[in-house]
Amino acid sequence: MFIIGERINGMYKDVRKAIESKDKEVIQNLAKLQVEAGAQALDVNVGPASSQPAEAIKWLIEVIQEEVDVPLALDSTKPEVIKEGLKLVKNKAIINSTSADKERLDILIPLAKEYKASLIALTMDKKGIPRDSSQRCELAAQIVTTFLEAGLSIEDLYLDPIILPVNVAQPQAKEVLSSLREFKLLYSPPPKTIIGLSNVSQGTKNRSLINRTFLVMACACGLDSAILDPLDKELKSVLITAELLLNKIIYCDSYLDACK
Ligand code: THG
Repeated sequence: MFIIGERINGMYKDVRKAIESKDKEVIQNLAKLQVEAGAQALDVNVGPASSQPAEAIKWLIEVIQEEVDVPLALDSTKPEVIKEGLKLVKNKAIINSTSADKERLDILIPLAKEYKASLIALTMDKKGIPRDSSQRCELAAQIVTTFLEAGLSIEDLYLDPIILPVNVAQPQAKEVLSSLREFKLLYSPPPKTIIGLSNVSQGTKNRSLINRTFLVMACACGLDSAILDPLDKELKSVLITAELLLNKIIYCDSYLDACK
């Protein structure tokens, strides 16, 4: 599982405050802790409240790169914010994200190409997020075709079926699991899949329990990558155990220690 740490996101109060007051220690500490906890990349999102998102993402990228040396996923709905960020990223970048809309693909695919970045594509369009897996697959097929026609490699594409909070969109979790299986059939070699795990539990009690249960189910459906909180210890041990049972890591009695 390719783990992308979710914590540097202005949705979190501590991060929002740190961005406002330019407190780089808070950000650098979160970067370091997540990488130590197994994050192989970090999501960087200034949050919906930021008044100057391009300035904010540039500051975040600079302070994160002073502290850790991992790929960064630039998480913004605004292509101009992603573009400003891409100019500063030292390692391979991940663009998070595009939708299936042609006008967004027409901007973000060339950006991925120019900066040799990977691209996360959400299977949604102007009409919103589809209700079932077959409509998600239709959008996924359009995305895969456009991406490959631009001369990019399938290895650089992550398809995201978009998981919604279970308390408001309960039937969607099952559709997302089907999508994860079905996306794999769209091309050979199969496209990679990703989810933003914590969405599933937003606004619920027992957040960690819902997150880790859904993560195991998604793993069994072949999930390749997740944006998640690597500082959640129970989530981490459940993930490692799921990977063990799926024969992705070798068993030993102390496998949890061995995986640390
Ligand atoms: N797909 C892709 N990218 C994504 C998402 C996705 N990026 C953002 C998001 N979804 C994944 N990251 C988060 C980060 C935080 C939370 C949920 C998803 C979250 N935050 C607390 C909340 O809102 O309740 C913050 C509360 C606090 O301040 O402590 O839940 O799906 N490609």
